[in-house]
Amino acid sequence: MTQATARAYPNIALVKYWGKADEALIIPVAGSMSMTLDDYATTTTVRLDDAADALNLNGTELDHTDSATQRVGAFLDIVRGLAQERGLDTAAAHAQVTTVNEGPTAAGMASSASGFAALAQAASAAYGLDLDTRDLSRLARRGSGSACRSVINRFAVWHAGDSDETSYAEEIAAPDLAMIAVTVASGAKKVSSRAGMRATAATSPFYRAWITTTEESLNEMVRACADADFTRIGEITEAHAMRMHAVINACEPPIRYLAPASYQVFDAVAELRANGVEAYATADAGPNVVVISRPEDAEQIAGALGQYAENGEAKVLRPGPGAHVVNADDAADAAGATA
Ligand code: 2P0
Repeated sequence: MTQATARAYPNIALVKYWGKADEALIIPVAGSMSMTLDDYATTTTVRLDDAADALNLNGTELDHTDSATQRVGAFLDIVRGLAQERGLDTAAAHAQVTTVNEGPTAAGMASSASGFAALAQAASAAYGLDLDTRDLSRLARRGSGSACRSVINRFAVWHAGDSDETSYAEEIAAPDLAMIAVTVASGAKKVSSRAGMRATAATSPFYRAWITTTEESLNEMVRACADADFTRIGEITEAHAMRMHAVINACEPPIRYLAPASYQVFDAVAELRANGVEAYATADAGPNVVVISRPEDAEQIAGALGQYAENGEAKVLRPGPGAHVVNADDAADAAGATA
Protein backbone atom coordinates (compact mmCIF):
# COMPACT_ATOMS: atom_id res chain seq x y z
CA MET A 1 0.00 0.00 0.00
CA THR A 2 1.31 3.43 -0.89
CA GLN A 3 1.48 6.17 1.68
CA ALA A 4 3.32 9.40 2.36
CA THR A 5 3.50 11.87 5.25
CA ALA A 6 4.22 15.57 4.85
CA ARG A 7 4.49 18.60 7.07
CA ALA A 8 3.74 22.25 6.33
CA TYR A 9 3.44 25.44 8.34
CA PRO A 10 1.05 28.38 8.18
CA ASN A 11 2.16 31.60 6.55
CA ILE A 12 1.33 35.18 7.44
CA ALA A 13 0.96 37.61 4.55
CA LEU A 14 2.62 41.04 4.63
CA VAL A 15 0.78 41.83 1.38
CA LYS A 16 -2.58 40.08 1.55
CA TYR A 17 -4.63 37.92 -0.78
CA TRP A 18 -8.28 39.01 -0.67
CA GLY A 19 -10.38 38.32 -3.76
CA LYS A 20 -10.52 35.84 -6.62
CA ALA A 21 -10.46 36.44 -10.36
CA ASP A 22 -11.39 32.77 -10.90
CA GLU A 23 -13.33 30.96 -8.16
CA ALA A 24 -12.94 27.46 -9.60
CA LEU A 25 -9.18 27.61 -10.19
CA ILE A 26 -8.50 29.98 -7.24
CA ILE A 27 -6.71 32.64 -9.28
CA PRO A 28 -6.42 35.81 -7.14
CA VAL A 29 -7.19 39.36 -8.30
CA ALA A 30 -3.72 40.46 -7.15
CA GLY A 31 -0.43 38.97 -6.01
CA SER A 32 0.62 38.66 -2.36
CA MET A 33 3.71 38.11 -0.20
CA SER A 34 4.18 36.14 3.02
CA MET A 35 6.47 34.60 5.60
CA THR A 36 6.16 30.88 6.27
CA LEU A 37 6.22 30.23 10.03
CA ASP A 38 8.36 27.79 12.00
CA ASP A 39 5.58 26.59 14.35
CA TYR A 40 1.89 25.50 14.31
CA ALA A 41 2.66 22.69 11.87
CA THR A 42 0.14 20.53 10.08
CA THR A 43 1.29 16.93 9.61
CA THR A 44 -0.70 14.87 7.12
CA THR A 45 -0.52 11.25 6.04
CA VAL A 46 -2.19 10.06 2.84
CA ARG A 47 -2.61 6.31 2.50
CA LEU A 48 -4.07 4.88 -0.69
CA ASP A 49 -6.65 2.15 -0.30
CA ASP A 50 -9.75 0.83 -1.99
CA ALA A 51 -12.34 2.15 0.44
CA ALA A 52 -13.94 5.59 0.01
CA ASP A 53 -11.95 8.76 0.76
CA ALA A 54 -11.86 9.36 4.52
CA LEU A 55 -10.57 12.14 6.75
CA ASN A 56 -9.32 11.94 10.33
CA LEU A 57 -8.75 15.46 11.72
CA ASN A 58 -6.91 15.83 15.03
CA GLY A 59 -7.88 12.30 16.07
CA THR A 60 -11.56 12.50 15.06
CA GLU A 61 -12.85 10.45 12.14
CA LEU A 62 -15.10 12.86 10.18
CA ASP A 63 -18.30 11.79 8.47
CA HIS A 64 -18.16 11.62 4.66
CA THR A 65 -20.87 14.33 4.53
CA ASP A 66 -18.75 16.76 6.62
CA SER A 67 -17.71 19.84 4.62
CA ALA A 68 -14.02 19.26 5.45
CA THR A 69 -14.19 15.69 4.13
CA GLN A 70 -15.87 16.90 0.95
CA ARG A 71 -13.30 19.64 0.41
CA VAL A 72 -10.48 17.11 0.86
CA GLY A 73 -12.28 14.69 -1.50
CA ALA A 74 -12.57 17.40 -4.17
CA PHE A 75 -8.86 18.12 -3.77
CA LEU A 76 -8.01 14.40 -4.08
CA ASP A 77 -10.03 14.37 -7.33
CA ILE A 78 -7.61 16.99 -8.70
CA VAL A 79 -4.63 14.85 -7.62
CA ARG A 80 -6.23 11.76 -9.22
CA GLY A 81 -6.76 13.79 -12.40
CA LEU A 82 -3.04 14.58 -12.53
CA ALA A 83 -2.22 10.90 -11.91
CA GLN A 84 -4.54 9.95 -14.78
CA GLU A 85 -2.90 12.48 -17.14
CA ARG A 86 0.42 10.80 -16.37
CA GLY A 87 -1.03 7.32 -16.89
CA LEU A 88 -0.30 6.23 -13.30
CA ASP A 89 -2.14 3.17 -11.98
CA THR A 90 -2.84 5.02 -8.71
CA ALA A 91 -5.32 7.28 -10.57
CA ALA A 92 -8.41 5.35 -9.44
CA ALA A 93 -7.40 4.87 -5.78
CA HIS A 94 -9.22 6.40 -2.83
CA ALA A 95 -7.27 7.71 0.14
CA GLN A 96 -7.28 7.72 3.92
CA VAL A 97 -6.15 11.18 5.05
CA THR A 98 -4.96 11.64 8.64
CA THR A 99 -4.10 15.17 9.64
CA VAL A 100 -2.92 16.77 12.88
CA ASN A 101 -2.93 20.55 13.34
CA GLU A 102 -0.69 21.91 16.07
CA GLY A 103 -2.09 25.44 15.68
CA PRO A 104 -5.60 26.77 16.35
CA THR A 105 -7.90 25.71 13.49
CA ALA A 106 -9.98 28.45 11.77
CA ALA A 107 -8.87 31.18 14.19
CA GLY A 108 -6.85 33.27 11.77
CA MET A 109 -3.66 31.24 12.12
CA ALA A 110 -4.00 30.08 8.52
CA SER A 111 -4.75 26.40 9.16
CA SER A 112 -6.14 26.00 5.63
CA ALA A 113 -2.76 27.16 4.26
CA SER A 114 -0.68 24.64 6.23
CA GLY A 115 -3.44 22.03 5.76
CA PHE A 116 -3.62 22.11 1.97
CA ALA A 117 0.15 22.58 1.58
CA ALA A 118 0.74 19.43 3.67
CA LEU A 119 -2.06 17.58 1.85
CA ALA A 120 -0.73 18.60 -1.59
CA GLN A 121 2.75 17.37 -0.65
CA ALA A 122 1.57 14.09 0.96
CA ALA A 123 -1.04 13.28 -1.68
CA SER A 124 1.21 14.05 -4.65
CA ALA A 125 3.87 11.77 -3.15
CA ALA A 126 1.40 8.98 -2.27
CA TYR A 127 -0.14 9.02 -5.77
CA GLY A 128 3.34 8.92 -7.33
CA LEU A 129 3.35 12.41 -8.88
CA ASP A 130 6.83 13.85 -8.89
CA LEU A 131 6.08 17.57 -8.71
CA ASP A 132 8.64 20.37 -8.63
CA THR A 133 8.12 23.28 -6.23
CA ARG A 134 6.21 25.39 -8.74
CA ASP A 135 3.79 22.60 -9.66
CA LEU A 136 3.33 21.70 -5.99
CA SER A 137 2.51 25.35 -5.25
CA ARG A 138 -0.01 25.39 -8.12
CA LEU A 139 -1.60 22.20 -6.79
CA ALA A 140 -1.82 23.48 -3.18
CA ARG A 141 -3.47 26.66 -4.53
CA ARG A 142 -6.41 24.57 -5.79
CA GLY A 143 -7.16 23.53 -2.18
CA SER A 144 -6.85 26.97 -0.62
CA GLY A 145 -5.29 30.01 -2.24
CA SER A 146 -2.92 30.90 0.59
CA ALA A 147 -1.68 27.27 0.71
CA CYS A 148 0.41 27.90 -2.42
CA ARG A 149 2.62 30.16 -0.26
CA SER A 150 3.07 27.54 2.52
CA VAL A 151 4.78 25.28 -0.03
CA ILE A 152 7.62 27.82 -0.07
CA ASN A 153 10.58 28.23 2.33
CA ARG A 154 10.78 31.42 4.42
CA PHE A 155 9.45 34.25 2.22
CA ALA A 156 7.09 33.78 -0.73
CA VAL A 157 5.60 35.92 -3.47
CA TRP A 158 2.43 34.51 -5.03
CA HIS A 159 2.31 35.70 -8.61
CA ALA A 160 -1.37 36.27 -9.34
CA GLY A 161 -1.05 35.09 -12.94
CA ASP A 162 -4.09 34.67 -15.15
CA SER A 163 -4.28 30.89 -15.53
CA ASP A 164 -3.63 27.65 -13.65
CA GLU A 165 -0.11 27.57 -15.13
CA THR A 166 0.86 31.14 -14.25
CA SER A 167 -0.55 31.44 -10.70
CA TYR A 168 2.01 30.09 -8.21
CA ALA A 169 4.28 31.15 -5.34
CA GLU A 170 8.06 31.25 -5.28
CA GLU A 171 10.73 32.11 -2.74
CA ILE A 172 12.14 35.63 -2.52
CA ALA A 173 15.06 36.94 -0.51
CA ALA A 174 14.10 39.18 2.40
CA PRO A 175 15.91 40.44 5.50
CA ASP A 176 15.63 38.21 8.56
CA LEU A 177 12.38 38.99 10.42
CA ALA A 178 10.54 37.85 13.50
CA MET A 179 6.78 37.71 13.96
CA ILE A 180 5.07 38.06 17.31
CA ALA A 181 1.62 36.45 17.35
CA VAL A 182 -0.87 38.02 19.76
CA THR A 183 -3.84 35.63 19.95
CA VAL A 184 -6.61 37.76 21.42
CA ALA A 185 -9.33 35.15 20.72
CA SER A 186 -8.81 31.52 19.69
CA GLY A 187 -12.42 30.69 18.68
CA ALA A 188 -13.44 30.09 15.07
CA LYS A 189 -14.21 33.23 13.05
CA LYS A 190 -17.80 34.06 12.10
CA VAL A 191 -17.30 34.69 8.37
CA SER A 192 -14.88 32.39 6.50
CA SER A 193 -12.25 34.03 4.30
CA ARG A 194 -13.91 32.46 1.27
CA ALA A 195 -17.32 33.96 2.07
CA GLY A 196 -15.77 37.27 3.13
CA MET A 197 -13.91 37.57 -0.17
CA ARG A 198 -17.08 36.93 -2.14
CA ALA A 199 -19.01 39.53 -0.15
CA THR A 200 -16.22 42.07 -0.61
CA ALA A 201 -16.14 41.58 -4.40
CA ALA A 202 -19.94 41.77 -4.60
CA THR A 203 -20.71 44.66 -2.25
CA SER A 204 -17.66 46.74 -1.22
CA PRO A 205 -17.45 50.03 -3.14
CA PHE A 206 -13.68 50.15 -2.51
CA TYR A 207 -12.92 46.80 -4.16
CA ARG A 208 -11.44 48.24 -7.38
CA ALA A 209 -9.11 50.50 -5.39
CA TRP A 210 -8.12 47.54 -3.21
CA ILE A 211 -7.01 45.54 -6.25
CA THR A 212 -4.95 48.42 -7.67
CA THR A 213 -3.29 49.34 -4.38
CA THR A 214 -2.48 45.71 -3.59
CA GLU A 215 -0.49 45.40 -6.82
CA GLU A 216 1.31 48.65 -5.96
CA SER A 217 1.99 47.48 -2.39
CA LEU A 218 3.37 44.18 -3.69
CA ASN A 219 5.74 45.93 -6.11
CA GLU A 220 6.93 48.21 -3.33
CA MET A 221 7.28 45.30 -0.91
CA VAL A 222 9.41 43.33 -3.36
CA ARG A 223 11.68 46.39 -3.74
CA ALA A 224 11.89 46.89 0.05
CA CYS A 225 12.80 43.21 0.53
CA ALA A 226 15.52 43.42 -2.13
CA ASP A 227 16.88 46.53 -0.38
CA ALA A 228 16.62 44.80 3.06
CA ASP A 229 14.74 47.92 4.19
CA PHE A 230 12.99 46.73 7.36
CA THR A 231 11.33 50.06 8.08
CA ARG A 232 9.70 50.20 4.66
CA ILE A 233 8.65 46.53 4.89
CA GLY A 234 6.94 47.33 8.19
CA GLU A 235 5.25 50.49 6.97
CA ILE A 236 3.85 48.77 3.87
CA THR A 237 2.68 45.80 5.98
CA GLU A 238 0.70 47.85 8.48
CA ALA A 239 -0.85 50.28 5.97
CA HIS A 240 -1.82 47.40 3.69
CA ALA A 241 -3.44 45.43 6.54
CA MET A 242 -5.58 48.45 7.45
CA ARG A 243 -6.61 48.80 3.80
CA MET A 244 -7.72 45.17 3.69
CA HIS A 245 -9.85 45.62 6.80
CA ALA A 246 -11.22 48.88 5.37
CA VAL A 247 -12.37 47.27 2.12
CA ILE A 248 -13.94 44.44 4.15
CA ASN A 249 -15.61 46.80 6.64
CA ALA A 250 -17.23 48.60 3.70
CA CYS A 251 -19.30 45.53 2.70
CA GLU A 252 -23.07 45.59 2.89
CA PRO A 253 -24.00 44.19 5.34
CA PRO A 254 -20.68 45.14 7.00
CA ILE A 255 -18.11 42.52 7.95
CA ARG A 256 -15.78 43.25 10.83
CA TYR A 257 -12.98 40.84 11.74
CA LEU A 258 -11.07 43.05 14.17
CA ALA A 259 -12.19 43.24 17.79
CA PRO A 260 -11.59 45.98 20.38
CA ALA A 261 -8.66 43.92 21.70
CA SER A 262 -7.14 43.90 18.19
CA TYR A 263 -7.13 47.71 18.09
CA GLN A 264 -5.51 47.78 21.53
CA VAL A 265 -2.62 45.79 20.07
CA PHE A 266 -2.32 48.15 17.06
CA ASP A 267 -2.22 51.06 19.58
CA ALA A 268 0.39 49.32 21.73
CA VAL A 269 2.54 48.73 18.64
CA ALA A 270 2.29 52.43 17.72
CA GLU A 271 3.38 53.26 21.27
CA LEU A 272 6.37 50.92 21.00
CA ARG A 273 7.39 52.77 17.84
CA ALA A 274 6.97 56.13 19.56
CA ASN A 275 9.38 54.81 22.21
CA GLY A 276 11.95 53.82 19.60
CA VAL A 277 11.18 50.08 19.22
CA GLU A 278 10.40 49.33 15.59
CA ALA A 279 7.37 47.07 15.30
CA TYR A 280 4.49 46.93 12.83
CA ALA A 281 1.18 45.12 13.06
CA THR A 282 -1.00 43.13 10.68
CA ALA A 283 -4.13 40.98 11.04
CA ASP A 284 -5.88 38.42 8.83
CA ALA A 285 -9.56 37.53 8.63
CA GLY A 286 -9.98 37.35 12.40
CA PRO A 287 -9.21 39.35 15.54
CA ASN A 288 -5.67 38.06 16.14
CA VAL A 289 -2.76 40.41 15.50
CA VAL A 290 0.71 39.50 14.24
CA VAL A 291 3.53 41.97 14.78
CA ILE A 292 6.71 42.05 12.72
CA SER A 293 10.08 43.13 14.05
CA ARG A 294 13.81 42.72 13.64
CA PRO A 295 14.81 39.39 15.26
CA GLU A 296 16.78 41.06 18.06
CA ASP A 297 13.73 43.08 19.22
CA ALA A 298 11.24 40.20 19.22
CA GLU A 299 11.50 39.03 22.85
CA GLN A 300 11.14 42.57 24.21
CA ILE A 301 8.08 43.18 22.02
CA ALA A 302 6.54 39.83 23.02
CA GLY A 303 7.04 40.84 26.66
CA ALA A 304 5.24 44.14 26.08
CA LEU A 305 2.31 42.60 24.15
CA GLY A 306 1.67 39.45 26.21
CA GLN A 307 -0.89 41.29 28.35
CA TYR A 308 -3.21 41.54 25.30
CA ALA A 309 -3.10 37.81 24.53
CA GLU A 310 -5.90 35.52 25.66
CA ASN A 311 -3.43 33.29 27.53
CA GLY A 312 -1.18 36.15 28.66
CA GLU A 313 1.62 35.27 26.26
CA ALA A 314 2.63 36.57 22.85
CA LYS A 315 4.51 34.02 20.76
CA VAL A 316 7.68 34.71 18.78
CA LEU A 317 7.78 33.03 15.37
CA ARG A 318 10.57 32.87 12.82
CA PRO A 319 10.80 32.01 9.11
CA GLY A 320 10.14 28.31 8.59
CA PRO A 321 10.42 25.65 5.91
CA GLY A 322 8.07 25.03 3.02
CA ALA A 323 6.00 21.86 2.74
CA HIS A 324 8.14 18.72 2.83
CA VAL A 325 7.84 14.96 3.11
CA VAL A 326 8.74 13.61 6.55
CA ASN A 327 9.52 10.05 7.60
CA ALA A 328 7.05 7.95 9.56
CA ASP A 329 8.91 8.30 12.92
CA ASP A 330 8.72 12.12 12.82
CA ALA A 331 5.02 11.88 12.01
CA ALA A 332 4.39 9.62 15.03
CA ASP A 333 6.25 12.11 17.25
CA ALA A 334 4.02 14.96 16.04
CA ALA A 335 0.85 12.94 16.67
CA GLY A 336 2.12 11.94 20.13
CA ALA A 337 2.92 15.55 21.03
CA THR A 338 -0.68 16.63 20.52
CA ALA A 339 -2.37 13.48 21.88
C1 2P0 B 1 -3.78 36.08 3.21
N1 2P0 B 1 -6.10 35.47 3.87
O1 2P0 B 1 -3.16 36.61 2.27
C2 2P0 B 1 -5.21 36.51 3.42
C3 2P0 B 1 -5.34 37.59 4.43
C4 2P0 B 1 -6.91 35.89 4.97
C5 2P0 B 1 -6.62 37.33 5.15
O2 2P0 B 1 -5.42 34.04 2.32
O3 2P0 B 1 -10.85 30.72 -0.45
O4 2P0 B 1 -8.15 30.53 3.21
O5 2P0 B 1 -9.30 28.95 0.38
O6 2P0 B 1 -8.52 30.58 -1.34
O7 2P0 B 1 -6.53 30.87 1.30
C6 2P0 B 1 -7.27 33.35 3.53
O8 2P0 B 1 -7.71 32.83 2.33
O9 2P0 B 1 -8.99 31.34 1.00
C7 2P0 B 1 -6.21 34.32 3.20
P1 2P0 B 1 -9.43 30.36 -0.16
P2 2P0 B 1 -7.78 31.28 1.99
O10 2P0 B 1 -3.23 35.28 3.98
